[in-house]
Amino acid sequence: MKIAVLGGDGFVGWPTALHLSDAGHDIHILDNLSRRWIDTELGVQSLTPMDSIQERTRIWHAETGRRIHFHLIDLARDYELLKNWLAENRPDAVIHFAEQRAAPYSMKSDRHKNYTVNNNVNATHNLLNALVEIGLDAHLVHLGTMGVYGYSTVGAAIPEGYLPVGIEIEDGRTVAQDILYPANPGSIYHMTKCLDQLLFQFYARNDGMRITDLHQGIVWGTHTKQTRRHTQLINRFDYDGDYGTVLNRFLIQAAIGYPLTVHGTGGQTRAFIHIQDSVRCIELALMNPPQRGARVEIFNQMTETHRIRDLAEMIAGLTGSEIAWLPNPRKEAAENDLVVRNEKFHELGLNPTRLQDGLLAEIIDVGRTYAYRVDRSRIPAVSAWTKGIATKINHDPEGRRLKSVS
Ligand code: USQ
Repeated sequence: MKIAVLGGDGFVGWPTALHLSDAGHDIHILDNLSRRWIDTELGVQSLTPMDSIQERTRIWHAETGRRIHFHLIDLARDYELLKNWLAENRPDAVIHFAEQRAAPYSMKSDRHKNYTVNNNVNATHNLLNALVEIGLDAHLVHLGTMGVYGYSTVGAAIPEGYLPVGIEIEDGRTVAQDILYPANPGSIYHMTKCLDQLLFQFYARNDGMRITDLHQGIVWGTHTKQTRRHTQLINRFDYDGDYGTVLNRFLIQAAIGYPLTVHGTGGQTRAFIHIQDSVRCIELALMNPPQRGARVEIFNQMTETHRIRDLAEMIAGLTGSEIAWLPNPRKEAAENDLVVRNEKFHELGLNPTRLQDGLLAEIIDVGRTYAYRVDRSRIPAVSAWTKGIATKINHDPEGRRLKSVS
């Protein structure tokens, strides 16, 4: 298949491009390199030394004889360029990762909120609009988030996208209907993914587009089979307070002797998936497109759930690290349960990578190898959800006062 990977220079995009190239597909990365610009803006860099996208693709070709093509295109701003590229190249499938993906970055300031909304919503809409305009029936696979469902404890499992409801009508009968699970975003970033969902519903119904939306949990890990092939194929790894995600952050903190930064009581339960499973799920979704005219296909792309303080305690147990119970900069439930349906990927053959000592130790090793690249001052999460004040949790689960670390 000819596949366009939009945002193929990013944390999940790059290993996906390699995985699909390895599987024999013709891969074209479209990217505006915004993630690299944001590193410059924030004054941080990937823990792992990352080459330019051109150099990465050159090494891939030297290693495998396979070409990955790169095109510098900004989906959100260069509509005509995007449309012309799609019209000329007519890919069989398009994978859309090209969005600003960090919740804390999206909450930094009014400017960052505007940037995230303008970038993400325009990118998605420009893509849908262009595909319809040029009459291209490509399967669109979008990387969404588990965060569209929100994290309040409901007491029932979260279905894969659609909730069956019964609507009582006037004559007393009940009409059954599947509705999108009520959106409950916890950040501006997550809100843009909820807006994406509505765009997909419209374009699938109005234009018969074939769309798959992947509601992904928090990705952990860094290497995949293909990124391991050469040091210059290495994936990016974020550890800073804006882009670093919780489990990868804890592992790096453990590697460099920094107290594990638990927000609040750590009672937040979240869904997780290893990067190797993430690329495999994307491949499975690609191979199983919905029919033209069918509703948007939605998968919950996660393999297990964990409570943040359990993860911290597990890593502290493995490494002897200290845990710092910090005031939570986010506005989120201090404690929540989370049960998620994810049978669809299992039925398609996913064999999940579980959180296990071996893989955790591998990431700690990556942290130790590149510890010299860590700027400790960039570890604290400083983007606050409410102006000025963090949520008022000031004690750990045992009642000890919270502290700050530096
Ligand atoms: N947290 C800590 N300590 C830290 C960092 C985070 O306790 O040092 C807590 C947060 O307060 C939150 C939880 O860990 O309760 C998860 O935070 P996160 O930064 O790992 O994940 P999140 O902001 O939700 O976003 C990440 C990705 C995003 C993806 C999402 C999937 O950046 O692109 O969509 O995970 S999900 O969380 O399932 O919505």
